[in-house]
Amino acid sequence: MHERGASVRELIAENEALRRQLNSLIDQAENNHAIMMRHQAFDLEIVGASTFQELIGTIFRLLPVVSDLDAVTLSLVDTGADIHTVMTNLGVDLAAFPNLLFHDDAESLGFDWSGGRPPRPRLMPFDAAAQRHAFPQPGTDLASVALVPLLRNKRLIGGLNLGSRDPARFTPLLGTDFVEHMASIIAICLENVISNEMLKYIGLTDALTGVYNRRYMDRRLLEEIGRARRQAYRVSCMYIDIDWFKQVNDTYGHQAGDDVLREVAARIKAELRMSDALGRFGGEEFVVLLIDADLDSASMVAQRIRASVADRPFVLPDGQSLALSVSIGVATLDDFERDHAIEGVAQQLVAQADQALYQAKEGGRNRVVARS
Ligand code: GH3
Ligand code: MG
Ligand code: MG
Repeated sequence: MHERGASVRELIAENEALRRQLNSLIDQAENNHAIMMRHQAFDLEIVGASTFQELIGTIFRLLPVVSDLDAVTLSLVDTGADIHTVMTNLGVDLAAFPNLLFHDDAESLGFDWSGGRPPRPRLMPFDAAAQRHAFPQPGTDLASVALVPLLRNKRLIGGLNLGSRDPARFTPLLGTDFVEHMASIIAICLENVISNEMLKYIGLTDALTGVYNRRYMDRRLLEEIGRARRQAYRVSCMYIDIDWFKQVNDTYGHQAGDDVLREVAARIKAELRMSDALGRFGGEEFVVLLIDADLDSASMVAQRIRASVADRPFVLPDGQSLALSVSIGVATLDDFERDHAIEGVAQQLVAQADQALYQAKEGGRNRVVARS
């Protein structure tokens, strides 16, 4: 009798212990499920990002929350600064992403390629000096980090750097499946948006000078005229042509001619506002669209451009220097053209600037003519 009572108590105790174990497993499973759902939502969010800015913004906004991290930075391998240049030219405000780090070469990310195998994630204690490339301004007291390679087709395109104040969060003995999965999705998304933005950029710009191409300017002109009508401000147009440019090619060679074209584009751009648009219309001709500028202020800008070309000689890579000038025609959109179709108005605006340019050439070159 006594013995039976003891074994019943044992059974009850065992039962309670099992119950506690089960509850804790259920809690853990629910917790894991919640984490997985958060990460799935994160994956969906970044896969849906259609621009570089949107993707980077989403990663920095969501990843620290979703993965409970105290620091997240992203290193990009950007040889020759192509990505940096294109994003800047497309209007991405890179200063808004201090945790986006550009590296000129893949080596400076510090991954181990020994045996020719793609590198693995490195989970380890935080070391401010050794990990400066990944956390230039740690800010918080990090204790452990994961430096995860971003790979596409066995090529290192960057690194995802995760930091935690918890020293046990990332240790060399932990499994890396999870961070590798996250890095592979981020790598695909990054490669995808970067190549899309590059294609967009190539389609909009002139390969020689980096300013907009004609196709872009034609489209922009329609947009700006439409907006100027709605918001009642002036749009002016400049047609710029280099004087005696054929002689530059004939005397110094076509390569020197190309260098001069690039320098002229840079000097024009330096005189413009961010809201203005500069395009190469082919050959040695440039068109500028000035937003919210009447004929007088557009003419003043044109005079500045003319002077910036004529006042300083152009120095060729071999040290020779040459004097150059441009002629500029300026025209402004008139109020009374409101009733006409935008396409016709746009064509007319450029044609008027072109006619003014012709007069500037006739008048002796190195001058500005404004058509009112
Ligand atoms: P004007 O003062 O009347 O404008 O004289 P110009 O010699 O500048 O005029 P023209 O239009 O006759 O010559 C333009 C030259 O620009 C002809 C061509 O050799 C040159 N050119 C056009 N595209 C390029 C280019 O991409 N690179 C170089 N190097 N030259 C170009
Ligand atoms: Mg010409
Ligand atoms: Mg010319």
